[in-house]
Amino acid sequence: MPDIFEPTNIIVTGGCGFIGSNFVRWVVKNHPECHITVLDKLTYAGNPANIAGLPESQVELVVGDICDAELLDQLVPGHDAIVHYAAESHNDNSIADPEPFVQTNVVGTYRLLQAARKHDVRYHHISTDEVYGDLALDEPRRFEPDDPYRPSSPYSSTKASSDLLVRAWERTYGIRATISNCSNNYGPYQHVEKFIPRQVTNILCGIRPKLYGTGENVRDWIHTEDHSRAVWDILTKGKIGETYLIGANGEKSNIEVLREILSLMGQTEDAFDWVRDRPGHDRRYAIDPTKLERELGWKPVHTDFAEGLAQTIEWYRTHESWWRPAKEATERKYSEQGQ
Ligand code: NAD
Ligand code: TDX
Repeated sequence: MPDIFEPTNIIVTGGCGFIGSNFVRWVVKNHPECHITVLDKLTYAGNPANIAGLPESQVELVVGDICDAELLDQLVPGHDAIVHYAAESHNDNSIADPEPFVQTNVVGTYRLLQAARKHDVRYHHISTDEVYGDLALDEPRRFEPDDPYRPSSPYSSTKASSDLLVRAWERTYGIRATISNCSNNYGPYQHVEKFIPRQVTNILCGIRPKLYGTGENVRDWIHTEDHSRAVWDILTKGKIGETYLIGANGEKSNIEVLREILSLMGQTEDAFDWVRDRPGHDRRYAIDPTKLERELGWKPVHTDFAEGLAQTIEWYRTHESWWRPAKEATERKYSEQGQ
């Protein structure tokens, strides 16, 4: 078994976003001994409400940009780890305007790596399965950690670039870094621009759901809580310099997911619109999580997708004041793109 690292004071970048805030709440619940400094720029995707109500003695929010080297120089000393979630995360936005993706995902990661190096702190890098490109729908293979990088979109190419920076900083400068590449997350607090929240809130607003292209594209779904536990396992027990893939054997086509949403929300199975496809749309993602399971003993808990989806729908039904402010502008943007 690898040595156990026991963090007591970590920085979580992007802790006001979807997955980062779920991780913060997971750590508060499961590791009360660990203090968390959330560093978040509060872009359109960051919402302080996502971490509101957590004990002030354990969670502190610092509003700032990961590209700000001076701020990092002040903030990082005294912490024992950086868990880096902050990113521009939406593929469709990256196609419309790649600039902030290059800034935050590439330059921001570079600045954090330099800070981790200068102040000698443990660094964990959150990334995506999209760095590996896509698979054919009928290919028996799934992504494995040593697969070549073949990103397709401006978003995934900036994530791939950031992963490569981490690998180089670990090898050349000896920083204590690990990387995880996870599949598509679902659960509470996900922005209404993303597939599942968009369709659920469309139905709640009386708007027809929108399906891109043929609807055959496959995504490998994982509940965000299973992702959080995997990240903690890698941070505390992972081997320095290693890449771990996180996935929960959750492959489903988009049309299957949409039909499950329609059925759970009492709609007929054809109550949606086909819309313009995403340019360069990746066909299929699929993760082989064997390394994480074998080496660190992680296993997903949320294995019943229909149940997790029903809980997520219920969360959006009961949290309208959380998603309503972003809904109109998001739909306006999609409608201008023909989506
Ligand atoms: P999100 O868009 O919901 O949240 C991103 C957060 O980062 C926001 O709080 C935003 O304010 C913050 N941020 C953006 N730019 C910043 C900057 N320059 N400085 C400081 N903070 C900044 O994203 P998410 O879906 O929660 O994704 C989080 C991470 O997980 C990303 O690195 C993403 O690539 C990765 N990931 C996401 C998924 C998924 O399904 N959503 C899957 C695998 C990996
Ligand atoms: O309205 C829609 N209709 C539709 O058919 C939207 C918003 C999406 N889609 C399709 C496109 C994708 O095939 O649904 C699938 C999922 O789309 P997104 O939610 O945009 O996710 P994806 O592009 O797969 O990327 C997500 O998973 C990997 C996250 O946004 C990334 O941050 C993560 O790296």
